[in-house]
This record gives sequence, C-alpha cells and structure tokens, in this order.
Amino acid sequence: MITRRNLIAGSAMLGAAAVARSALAALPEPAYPVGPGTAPPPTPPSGRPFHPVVTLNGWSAPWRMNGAWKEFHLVAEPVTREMAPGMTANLWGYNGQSPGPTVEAVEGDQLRIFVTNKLPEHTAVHWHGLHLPCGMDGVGGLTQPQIPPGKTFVYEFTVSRAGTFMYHPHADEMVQMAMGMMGLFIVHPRDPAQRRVDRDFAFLANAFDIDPGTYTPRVATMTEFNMWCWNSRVFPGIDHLAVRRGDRVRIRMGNLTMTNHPMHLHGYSFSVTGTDGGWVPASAQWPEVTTDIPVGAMRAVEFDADVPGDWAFHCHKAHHTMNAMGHTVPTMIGVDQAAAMKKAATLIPGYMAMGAGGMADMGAMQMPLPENTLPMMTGTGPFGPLEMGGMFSVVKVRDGLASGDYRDPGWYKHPPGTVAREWTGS
Ligand SMILES: [Cu+2]
Repeated sequence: MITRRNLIAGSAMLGAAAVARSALAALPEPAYPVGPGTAPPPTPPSGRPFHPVVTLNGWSAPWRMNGAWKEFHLVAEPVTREMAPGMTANLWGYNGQSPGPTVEAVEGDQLRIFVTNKLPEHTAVHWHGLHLPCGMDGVGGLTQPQIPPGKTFVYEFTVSRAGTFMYHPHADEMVQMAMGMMGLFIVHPRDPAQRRVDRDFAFLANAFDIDPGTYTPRVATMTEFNMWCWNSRVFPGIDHLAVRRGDRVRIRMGNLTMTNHPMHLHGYSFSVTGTDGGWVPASAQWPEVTTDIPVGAMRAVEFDADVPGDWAFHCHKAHHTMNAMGHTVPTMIGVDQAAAMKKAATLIPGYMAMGAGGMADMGAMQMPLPENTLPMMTGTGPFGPLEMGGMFSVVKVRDGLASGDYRDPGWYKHPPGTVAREWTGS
C-alpha cells in the first residue's frame, strides 16, 4: 500500500534524476495555450475535485492521472509573448508562454512533474513555498544537478498543504527570470468547501527592460526596468477581472520583480488571507485597500464584491502604471517652449513640445513611436484616455453575471446623477 510516508521516502531516493529512455517514451504530451487571453477555467476532468483559479491572461496546465500520480509536463523554452496589442517580446518561459501554465493541485496529491529543457543553457525548477523533500527543491548545483539542454528531469513530491505558491528557475537566475521564466503553483484544500470563493484570480508581477524598438529584454538590468507586467502583460493588454455582484473574490498575487509593489484596489476593503507561507488566521487579518508585495513573496487578498462598478486595480507606484519611457525626461512644467518649438519645427517636421502643463497630453497624443513600442500612457475608457500602462486593470463588478462567465462585460453604466460632473451653478 502506498502511504504518504513511503511515497516521500521513495521520491527522495529517486531524486530529480534524469528520466530513463523508456520513461521518456511515456511522457505526457506538453500542452500549449491558445492565445494571450485569459483561459476560462475548466472543471477538473480527473483527480480530486477543486474550484480552479483564473490565471489572468494565462491558463492552467492539464495533467494526466497515472495510477496515484498526477503527472504534468513543463517544457522550458524560448517563447514569443504579446505584452499588449502592438508589442511582442522574445522571452523564455514554459510550454509556449511566459509565465508558464499555472500548476493546480489538491492537498495530498502525489505529483510527478516532468521538466524538459529546450533552452540553450541548463536550468532547474524551484517550487517556491512548497514543503517537499530537499532533493526536489530545484536549486541547481545545491539539491540536484542542472538539467542540461535537451534533457528531461522528473520531480516527484506530495503536496502537503493548500496555498498560493509559484515556480521559477534556480539556475542562472538573473538571466532566466529577466527573460520571464516563472509560473503560478496553486494547491487547493482537500475539502473544496474549505476557503471556497466564487472567483479566484491569480497573477505574477514581473518586469522587463526592453528598449523601445527592440524585442528582447536586457538581462543585466538591476533596477531600471521599463515594462511592469502582470503575467508578462501590460495595460491595456491585461484582461479585466469580471466579477458578479455578491461574489466572494480572491486575488492571488506573486512578485518576481526586483522591487516591491503596493497593489491597490479602489472601492473596496480587502483582507490578506494568505501568503506563500500559508493561510492567515482570521484573528490576524485586518482591513486594507493596498497591500505591499515584497520581492519573492505572494499575497492572497479577499473581499465581498457588493458594490457594482468599474473599480481600478493597480500598483500604486506611479512609474509602474506606465509603459516604456525615458527616465531622463526633463520636467517642463511652467517652461514656455513656444520659441524653441518654432526653431525645432524648422529642423524636425512635426516636432511637438510636451509637458509644459504636465504630461496628461501623452495619453491622447498619437506620437510616432519606434516599431514594437507601446505608448507610455494609454488605454481608453468610457470618458476618454485613461493615461495608464503597466500594472493596471479594472475589477468589473456587475449584477447577474453567470458563474463561470469571465468575459469582459463592457463599461459600467452609472445610474443617472452618480458621476462627477462640472459645476455650473445652482
Ligand atoms: Cu509596482
């Protein structure tokens, strides 16, 4: 009989060993996403039942049951990611996308995860936050040999507790994370009624340094990133979070950038109900509207969506809600550029002076941009330009959405007399 104890002992002995040729023939077919949009979560077709997460602009990895084992197949490889319509990036990821597919499991599952390396260099996969045998921890050189290009390794462990986790390389980390290698790892409670929410969203904050007009991130950048992403997407490429009024909503967020992100939700208070260390007991929760996510950490927040509307949800660092920009842009507020503009126009046809009254004009202006470059401040709402980019989306709370319907419900129709308006007297 297979017990958890002899399973863990057995998998520890196996280690993250290279898979034998005979086993390779039996590898599960790696699955690939259909497009850059949010894949609606399917009902788990096999294994223990759970209420799946919705990966923003992402998808969950399918698995196959092999006896008691739940088997996944991740392929580390170069990918092309559309960061928003109008811009694609050459990244590294898993199974055709950065981030890779979300791995979803249930407390008590025995997992066998095949990792095939199709990168030009070695890699290893660390299962961040999970409790597992040391030899399965995925630190190349420390707990296992690196996975050479062209080889497949297997990781085997039992997931012992529910929570919000992630996976990422622990090999040439600076390069491999700067290129977008990461994915969410969600473990659901064994009892699907436990910690049940109606809508369970998940994303990883990541950042890239991609020069305007180019396609491949600079991998040696330490702090000056210019593309601030959720799941390797930037606004207006990040899908909205469609929520039915009355739903209990959870948003799980991880941070694999090199700086912290104070994530802020308008219109609601939420509680931090979990971290990558586990669930936060109710007695230790307090209301927040912003929660800071440190580097290498995860937060799950929850709220009851009882007020309809289009509620902004974004990182509160103002530079993180912008797309690529020159950080050396001079402040021109109050500067009379009229004379300079006349001169410049004789040299550069179509020259525009900018910033004398602030930079809001940037949101509406259609400046010629280098190829494969997004405007710095962009997006259009029902009342005009939104002047946002980067880590920004909208939680759209509506009456009467069908459960499981995550399609964009369009802009909120405000009841008459409830929108800020010009004061015209009386
Ligand atoms: Cu931020």
